[in-house]
Amino acid sequence: MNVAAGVTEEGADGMVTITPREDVPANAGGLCQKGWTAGELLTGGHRLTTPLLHGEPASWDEALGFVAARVRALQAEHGPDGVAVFGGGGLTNEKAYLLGKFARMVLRTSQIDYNGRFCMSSAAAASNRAFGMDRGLPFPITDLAAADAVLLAGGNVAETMPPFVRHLTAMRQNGGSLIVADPRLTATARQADLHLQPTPGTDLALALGLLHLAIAEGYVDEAYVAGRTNGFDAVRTSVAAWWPERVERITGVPVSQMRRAVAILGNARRAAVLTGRGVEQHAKGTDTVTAFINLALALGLPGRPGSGYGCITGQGNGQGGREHGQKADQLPGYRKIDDPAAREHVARVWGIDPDDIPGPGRSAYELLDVLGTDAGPRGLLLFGSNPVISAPRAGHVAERLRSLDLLVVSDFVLSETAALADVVLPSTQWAEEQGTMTNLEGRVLLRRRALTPPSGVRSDLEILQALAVRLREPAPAGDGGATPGSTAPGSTAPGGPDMVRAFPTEPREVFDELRRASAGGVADYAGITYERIAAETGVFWPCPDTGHPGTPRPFLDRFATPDGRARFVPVEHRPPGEDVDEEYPLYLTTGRVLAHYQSGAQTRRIDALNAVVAETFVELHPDLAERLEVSAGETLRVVSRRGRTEGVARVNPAIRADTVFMPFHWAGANLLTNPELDPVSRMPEFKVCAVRLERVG
Ligand SMILES: Nc1nc2c(c(=O)[nH]1)N[C@H]1C(S)=C(S)[C@@H](COP(=O)(O)OP(=O)(O)OC[C@H]3O[C@@H](n4cnc5c(=O)[nH]c(N)nc54)[C@H](O)[C@@H]3O)O[C@H]1N2
Ligand SMILES: Nc1nc2c(c(=O)[nH]1)N[C@H]1C(S)=C(S)[C@@H](COP(=O)(O)OP(=O)(O)OC[C@H]3O[C@@H](n4cnc5c(=O)[nH]c(N)nc54)[C@H](O)[C@@H]3O)O[C@H]1N2
Ligand SMILES: [Mo]
Repeated sequence: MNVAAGVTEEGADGMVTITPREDVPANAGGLCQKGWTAGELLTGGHRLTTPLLHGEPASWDEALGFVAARVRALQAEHGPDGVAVFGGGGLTNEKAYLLGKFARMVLRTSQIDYNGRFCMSSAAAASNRAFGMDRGLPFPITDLAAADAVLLAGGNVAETMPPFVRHLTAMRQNGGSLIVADPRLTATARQADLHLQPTPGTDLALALGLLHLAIAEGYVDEAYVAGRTNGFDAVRTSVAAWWPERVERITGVPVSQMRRAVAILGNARRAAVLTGRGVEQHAKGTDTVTAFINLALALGLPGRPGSGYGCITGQGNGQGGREHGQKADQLPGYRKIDDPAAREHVARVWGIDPDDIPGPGRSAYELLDVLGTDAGPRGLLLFGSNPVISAPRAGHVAERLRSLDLLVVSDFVLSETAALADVVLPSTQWAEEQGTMTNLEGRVLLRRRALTPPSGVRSDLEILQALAVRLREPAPAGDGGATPGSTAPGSTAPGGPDMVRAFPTEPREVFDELRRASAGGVADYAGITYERIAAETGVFWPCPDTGHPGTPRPFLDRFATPDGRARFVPVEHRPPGEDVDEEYPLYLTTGRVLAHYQSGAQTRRIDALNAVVAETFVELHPDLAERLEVSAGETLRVVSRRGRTEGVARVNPAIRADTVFMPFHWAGANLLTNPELDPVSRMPEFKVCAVRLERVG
């Protein structure tokens, strides 16, 4: 639901219609079903319009005053890290930026992370390692139409990004070939010229095998490797042991198919290697993506026109949301929080001492895992996520959330997580506010306000300002809030920055500050203005000054590493965190369906979408169904070491017989998933764990 891609209009009847923006090529005039129906939620009766304090309607003064008083008390007792913040990749750049600033400058907590950790963090880590920069696609999406081949590993764009499919279709119409790697014959894989169907969690071996073959069959672009990269020799040595028959035994992908894939890619003049969550959401996701990048580098693709490596996008602002400081280890402009120069620069923009910026905090799951314990924060402020449904080992996460002394959720619907909160703050919806989003191409887009918000709600920016004022400035009389004159622990006031000025509520003002904070960083927005992106249908970062045209293809001449060369990184295959055994003999993998979005907080409230898929299901192969004597439509219990849930059996020959699939849009799938983390990206292993099936009744 990339909402920057649609135009929203309020009709005379108050009904909302959304039409695709023809001028944004990533969209090419298309919008997915969720986009078309999003209007129903905007105007529906599920909307929160009043703050809730312990489940009862309250005034804003009461609710915010309660939050401020509790935050002060918790921080007085437990220190600044006693309160944590959790953000989301659906937030606009302005919100993500201000949320990070609020955590560091007002709460002075190191404990902030966001749901993007569950999304593109492995691809981001691998891109940073190889190229010194993480931009989903380092080329405009329209370049794909001119490619001779695309390998899409672990992405189901036909269901998750329908407008993207046009670019793949255009490529195929121009004579190019599509290769898809997925344990399921998905709607996307059906459009492929070649479908590789690996066992979940074995893509790293697959990528090593493909590179082994590419070397053996003479497809390495030696001149490119010598001229633009470092480290190939170590990788060449490390893949020598990954001969194709060995890879076939591990992955289940026949040698003949691997040879065909390598021939297609190796003979292509222009080609792209793309990854999706299927290969990334693993405890070895970063290394798996690295192995695919190594393949792309050996074939000489990144930095060549119409070629390269990219990852398909996630949430509405999946790209921009990971650039401006809601990540535990990050400051705005994709800066590292432990880099003294970065701290110095951002502190100057914020008007504070660099030493007052806390250090890196815990990653998303590690943070959720310790909430309410002696080691962890006792309070949490959450904006734009629903971890009760979407976090791994969700039963445990819900327990941790319940154990908090203070849970505050800003949302526009009563999500499962908001339902557990002490305080719910009703916020404006995307169509009711202006803001910028950055799409998978690194193109910064302006989303205009199209609707008047219902009375009673406030924007996230207004909420952050109100909390900053209550926490860091003497409370005005009659505010119903904090004790007059008191300030948060460690406050630099008096003489500290004025909170109304430091936390503007006008998105354009926030963006102008973000531009300054990002200036000189990897994701440099300094030259991007609201005027420009309104007039130019977006500007690609980095864009260091207003006279700069923006950078659609950042790697044409050099990579963003210190010496300008891409880095090969040797990686080794290893089994999933939890492999199958006698007790849990099947692999569970999880993902999405076209009609529902994420934790379902929005789409499960829309009748038209429930009419398409109304309940969770367990997809299994007919052979497995026969062996277990299961028939389609009966209820199955799925059990893992972490929990159990039920779902309706969908018998489908499109899935491997050793694997079952569940969507995560409903409570259930994540009661089962394994929270084992990738050591680099801290991504949980959503895409593979061991389960058994039981018939119910
Ligand atoms: N309809 C819809 N669209 C969405 C979303 C949504 O919730 N609903 N969410 C948005 C977001 S935030 C994201 S991140 C994107 C995600 O977009 P995708 O990455 O396309 O989505 P997923 O369904 O999570 O996973 C893609 C595929 O990975 C496969 N897979 C599972 N395990 C493995 C494995 O071990 N190896 C390989 N090779 N493949 C595997 C699954 O079978 C699935 O078909 O979609 C975005 N678009
Ligand atoms: N098993 C399994 N689990 C997964 C995945 C998987 O493939 N398998 N995928 C993971 C991925 S890629 C992702 S991105 C996560 C997503 O999962 P979540 O982080 O739970 O994301 P959403 O469901 O989009 O939840 C967003 C919530 O914030 C609210 N919201 C939206 N916009 C705003 C805003 O601007 N302000 C405020 N205050 N609230 C807002 C919405 O109403 C909704 O309740 O799930 C992850 N979990
Ligand atoms: Mo995502």
